[in-house]
Order: sequence, then structure tokens, then C-alpha cells
Amino acid sequence: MNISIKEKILSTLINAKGEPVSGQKLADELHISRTMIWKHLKSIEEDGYVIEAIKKKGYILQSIPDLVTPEQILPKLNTKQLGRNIDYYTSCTSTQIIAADKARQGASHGTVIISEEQTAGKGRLERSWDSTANKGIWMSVIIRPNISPEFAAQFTLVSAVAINQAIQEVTNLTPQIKWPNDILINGKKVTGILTELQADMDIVHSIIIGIGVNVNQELSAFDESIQNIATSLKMENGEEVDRSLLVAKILYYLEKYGDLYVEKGFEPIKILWESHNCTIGKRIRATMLRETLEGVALGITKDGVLELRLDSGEIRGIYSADIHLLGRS
Ligand code: BT5
Repeated sequence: MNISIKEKILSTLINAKGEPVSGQKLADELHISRTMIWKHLKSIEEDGYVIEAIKKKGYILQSIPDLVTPEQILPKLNTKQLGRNIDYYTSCTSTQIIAADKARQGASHGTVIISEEQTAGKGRLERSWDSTANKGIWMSVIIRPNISPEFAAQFTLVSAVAINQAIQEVTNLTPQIKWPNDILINGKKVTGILTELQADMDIVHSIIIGIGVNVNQELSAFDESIQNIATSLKMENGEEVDRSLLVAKILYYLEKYGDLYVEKGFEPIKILWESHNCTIGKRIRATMLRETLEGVALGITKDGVLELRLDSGEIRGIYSADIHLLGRS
């Protein structure tokens, strides 16, 4: 079935805001038969939309399912490139795995892979990421910025600032960023970011930004092993959140801050990051592959590296680690 005609019918129904849309008018405008309009409407209903047919008046959209389909995201999207090409799944292993393949095959800058459910969602170091069906945002964004590979990790911080801003705008909650890739609310993890790179020595082919946001889960939806460390936006503000709106806002800010970063460097992002972080000034434990260090997080450098002052007074730069917040300095 021609997806673009279906999308056009759906957006006409959405834009009519409860007023009837004439089937004949739709057929005339889209240059297809009434029978084809009817077939597209049936297909839209199969996606969970409720459409009422009123004799001699037309079709009214009665309710919209909470899905992260392109049809739901695109009318809310205010970007130039990010999310203009959305690859949607009801279930997949990991959007990150699909995105890596698509990137290798040449997917364009801004391509988004999004799924209602992941059966093998992953975190850093191949840890698993809990991705309950229809309750969160599980997406990967392929970007192709003109930067050298050594700077790619800074996109984790760019993404954190963007997601933080989007959550704040859609929910009025005030999340905080924990270096390098977590967003917390009341000390619990609501978002994880996984940045992966496809590059040669001195050129970035693509950066794949994997974004997992817990949106409408109840506590019981999480695996028992993470119930004491994870939270969702709904658990924090007591209200269901419109996932497609949040996706659109995340992409908007990711494009805005990504462009700012490529144009002006890390400095403006650093300022935004600092104003929303919960790591600086705290006593932390940094667990790395080969060692674990404890000390006070002094700040991030102009490259996004975390500076840690050990009890000996020595200052160490941390490039990648799991951070455990131990309290104030
Ligand atoms: C992350 O790793 O936080 C990166 C998560 C990225 C997930 C997205 S979803 C879309 C895309 N497709 C993928 O397959 N992945 C990306 P890390 O810092 O390693 O944290 C992983 C740890 O977070 C786990 O070991 C658990 O302790 C915890 N965890 C797992 N699922 C969680 C959830 N839904 N909410 C909060 N914490 C979770």
C-alpha cells in the first residue's frame, strides 16, 4: 500500500481536529478512487486509530493510538533533516543493530530507526537495555557530521543536553544529566544514551546515537534487577506522556544542538551541560575497564572529559566510565 497517500489521509484527518472530512474531497485531492480511500482508511484503523463515518458528511478521527509511527511523529516534527526518514518497527532486536547496518549501506544523515519494542536492546559494553513494548522511546539516530573521530564521544553530551531539554519541555519535570550518558530524575535513571561510531582513522562515516527513554512504564514493567535504579516519566509526574511528541522534540533539540556543536565547537554545549548536570562537585566512584577510582568530580574539560580529584590530590581525566554518585564532596 502506498504509504505516502495513507500518511496524507491521516494527516488530513488529524488536521481536521474533529471536523468531518469528505471522502469525495479526499478522493479528488489525492486523485484516487473512493474505494482506494476506503482501503486506506481500513488500513489506518488496523493501526489502532478509531474513525467514525458520518453519512453525507465524511470521516472523523475519534482517537489516536499512542504509537511512535512516522504518521504520528511527522506532523509534530520541526526539523530540517533529523527524522525526515523514519524506519519504524513494532518489534525488533535492537534499533542500534539495524541502524548500524543501514548506516553501512549509506542511510542518509538524520535517518531514524525506532521500535515499539526491543527484544535485545543494548547498553554500553553489550549490557542489556530493558525495552518494554509501547511504553518507551527506543530509537537510533544516524548522523554524519563533518568532524574528526576523536570528537565523536562529545555527541553523547550533545545528546544528553538535547534529551534533557526535550523532557523538560514536554513534561515540566527537571531531569539531571549524569556524566557521561545517563539522565536521572530524583536519582533514578530515566534515559540511557549509547553512542557508536563508524569511522576510519581520520574521518567519521557515521555516528549512531542510541536513545532509550522510559516514558509510560509502571514500576512493575521493569525487570526486577533494575526496579530500584530505574524510573519513567509517568512514574515521576503521574501522567501519561505523548511519546511521539517527545520523539519530535528530542529530534528538534538534537538537530539544534548538533548543528551548534559542529558550527561553534563544544564550548556552548559545555555551558548547557553544566547547568543541567548532577555530577560536578559530587564525590563519585568511577569504574573503568582496568581500574576503579574514587574522588571529587571537578568538572568537564573543553573536550567533555571528566576531571576527577583523587584523595591524594592528583587530578585524573576520565574518558569513559560507569559513575556512581557517592554524595557531596
Ligand atoms: C546505557 O547503557 O544507558 C545506554 C542505553 C541505550 C539504549 C538505547 S534504546 C535504543 C537503542 N537501541 C539499543 O539497543 N540501545 C539503544 P549503560 O550505561 O551501559 O547502562 C546499562 C545499564 O542500565 C544496565 O546494565 C542496567 O543496569 C540499566 N538499565 C537497563 N535497562 C534500563 C532501563 N530501561 N532504564 C533504566 N536503567 C536500565
